[in-house]
Amino acid sequence: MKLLAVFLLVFSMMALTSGHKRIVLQEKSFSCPCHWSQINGRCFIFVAKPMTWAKAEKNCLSMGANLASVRNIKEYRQIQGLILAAGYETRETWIGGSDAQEDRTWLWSDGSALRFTNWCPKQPDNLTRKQECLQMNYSAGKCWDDTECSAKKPSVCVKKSCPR
Ligand SMILES: *[C@@H]1O[C@H](CO)[C@@H](O)[C@H](O)[C@H]1NC(C)=O
Ligand SMILES: *[C@@H]1O[C@H](CO)[C@@H](O)[C@H](O)[C@H]1NC(C)=O
Ligand SMILES: [Ca+2]
Ligand SMILES: [Ca+2]
Repeated sequence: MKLLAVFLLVFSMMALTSGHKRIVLQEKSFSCPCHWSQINGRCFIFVAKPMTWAKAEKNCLSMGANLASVRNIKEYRQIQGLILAAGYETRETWIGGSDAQEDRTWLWSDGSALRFTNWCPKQPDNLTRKQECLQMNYSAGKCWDDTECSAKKPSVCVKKSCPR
């Protein structure tokens, strides 16, 4: 009986130790640079300085990143939360979508497929006949709109998190 108790104790300690190791490994396996926030395994940063869409993308590129792509509504809410945390007033902000390459074919600048969308009602509308870039947080719905790429707006960049 005593032996069994000792055995059980050792066994559960082993289980605890290996369980603990797994958790630590998971926590440590990916990381983002300072000032970048990890969301869903990728790193995001809000850039407050207003720039054209192309200048904003170039700025992201200079940090080894692209303008942000968005994979689902949960991720979109987290990206909005990121901006709120940065303490800025509600403003329209560039993310990485554009149909400049081919009309009505929306692409993310990071090369990922644009599957999830969150267009505002009646958008994209190409209103001024040259709306080819995607802004988030548009209108009361804080949804997506196509607008002129030459407009200057804050932006969100994304890059892969790196294994430590
Ligand atoms: C975007 O909208 C959300 C929700 O209202 C808000 O929390 C966030 O601060 C906004 N970000 C910008 C840049 O406007
Ligand atoms: C936007 O308007 C321009 C100018 O009329 C046109 O060439 C282009 O095809 C339109 N794009 C879309 C997506 O409708
Ligand atoms: Ca176009
Ligand atoms: Ca529009």
